[in-house]
Amino acid sequence: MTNYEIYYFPVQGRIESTYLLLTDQGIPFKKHIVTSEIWGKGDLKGKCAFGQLPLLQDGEFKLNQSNAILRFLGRQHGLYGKDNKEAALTDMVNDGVDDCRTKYFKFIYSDYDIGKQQYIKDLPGCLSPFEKLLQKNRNGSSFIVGDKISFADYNLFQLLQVHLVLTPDCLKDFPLLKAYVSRIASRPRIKAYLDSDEYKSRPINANGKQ
Ligand code: GTB
Repeated sequence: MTNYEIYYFPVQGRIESTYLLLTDQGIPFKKHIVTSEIWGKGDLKGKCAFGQLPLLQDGEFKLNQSNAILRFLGRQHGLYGKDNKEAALTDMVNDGVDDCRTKYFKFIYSDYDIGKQQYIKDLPGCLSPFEKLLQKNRNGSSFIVGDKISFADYNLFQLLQVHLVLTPDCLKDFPLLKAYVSRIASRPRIKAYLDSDEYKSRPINANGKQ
């Protein structure tokens, strides 16, 4: 029996992939929305291993770092490949997603006004490895690794979603990724979540840029 509680700011930021995983898997969790006023008091910051959110709690167990949270949930709930090789490939994909996400955050928080054209120009270079990986795995008809959804799928899907908001035709040259996004978005619990006001009303990023 799990008793997950998640603390994060009122944005998608670094937590949305975890919300998607838990929602799609039907795993209950409690969301604690941390406003800047609450965060500013410092108590919660002091309880976080690196002074940052997200924080996942399960009873006495506390875990920070968004990717450690995804991997933990992957291990706990059978979302980490069928064997050690698939687990390693799942890690590889997730690290690739994180590299793109780091570039995305740098762009959103530091370069948005001066660097949008260049960022969009460079984006295919970020996305094409995922198209190739999909192609290699069952000709793109399945998940990013193996034949079962993994934590890396939720992270990749969310990365693609935010880029589709930034530049809606970003997948025009990536037919497998386009079909993959549609498949994941049409999973019943994900579809209901993406249609919800709760999801739609929460900004992607803290500075309002998207
Ligand atoms: N490597 C870590 C991870 O992946 O979990 C990085 C975590 C991180 O950068 N956390 C940021 C944070 O806690 C939030 S994500 N910042 C507060 C601090 O350092 O004191 C970006 C972010 C910033 C601010 C808001 N906000 O004000 O609503 C939301 C999201």
